[in-house]
Amino acid sequence: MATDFVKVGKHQIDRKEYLAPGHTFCTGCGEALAIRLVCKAVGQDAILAMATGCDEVCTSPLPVTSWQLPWIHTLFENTGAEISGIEAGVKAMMRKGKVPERDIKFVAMGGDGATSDIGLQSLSGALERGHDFLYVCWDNEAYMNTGIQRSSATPYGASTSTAPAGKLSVGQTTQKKNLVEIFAAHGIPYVATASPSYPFDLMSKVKKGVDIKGPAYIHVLTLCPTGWRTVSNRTIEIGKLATETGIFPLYEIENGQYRLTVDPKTLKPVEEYLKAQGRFRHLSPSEIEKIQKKVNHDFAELKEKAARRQSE
Ligand SMILES: Cc1ncc(C[n+]2csc(CCOP(=O)(O)OP(=O)(O)O)c2C)c(N)n1
Ligand code: SF4
Repeated sequence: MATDFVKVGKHQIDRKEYLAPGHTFCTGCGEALAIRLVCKAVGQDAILAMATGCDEVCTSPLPVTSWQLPWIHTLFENTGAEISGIEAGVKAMMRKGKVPERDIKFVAMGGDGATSDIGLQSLSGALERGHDFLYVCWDNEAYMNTGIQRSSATPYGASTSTAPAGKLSVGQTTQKKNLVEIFAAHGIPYVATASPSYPFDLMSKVKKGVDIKGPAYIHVLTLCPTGWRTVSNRTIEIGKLATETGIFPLYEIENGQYRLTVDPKTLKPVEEYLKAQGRFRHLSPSEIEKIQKKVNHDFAELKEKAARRQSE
């Protein structure tokens, strides 16, 4: 068992690193930082299953690996099924005395393409069956690994290689799929959003997610300088702007109760966040206004849900 811990809130976080240096993520990649923090919070008694994507490709270029934890690469379509089988199998072996009883954390991970599109059905099934695992989605808002193609998590107005902005197009024309609400609707005990720009908030949520009995889902916004056309040394700052503008609020839903874990009293204008990114550079003032209105509406709705909790 690991012994070298640091206290984060009421949680003990491992000082050890489980993502070894030498991986091939781009400079300033938010996904790389998020993976590192998530693994520290999960700790060493864990088994990880990971879909294809930058997370997998950049950490396992054969014959080397950055993984210092038991890790398996799965297909997009079956990450939820695979972690279900691992959890059920390991627990059966413990029951039969084939392996010693211990508290192993089962964690599955994937990008937004892997989670909101290709692997949605197997993840939904695993959540519905009530397997005891944590799923973490790295949401960089496109299929980055294969060349910045739009996914159903790409936000309205973002320019991608398959939804490019131009004279006749605003870029992505659809609204971002709300995965947090979709998984909350499964009635699972814990759902949260997180961001590596708020590392202690992120690690506390991961700790909660793996400690809770039953399925948990954490949706992490991971800035991608390559696909978002941002300067690589502004990753943390732009990630913070996502929360400060209300575009990506940080909250958790524990047994159906909403709670904002970072509560900006007044929101910054969305323009501050959009203007920092090349993928939104083409947006006209009226398009920015449209996005502002939607953010105001969605944030007010979230505040209402959180207030309902306090008055109950
Ligand atoms: C079923 C299937 N479709 C497509 C691919 C090709 N592919 C490999 S990685 C990737 C992009 C993954 O995007 P995402 O899940 O958002 O993760 P990211 O790379 O952005 O972190 C795609 C489409 C594949 N491996 N399997
Ligand atoms: S393409 Fe984006 S998500 Fe992938 S490694 Fe580079 S910065 Fe990270």
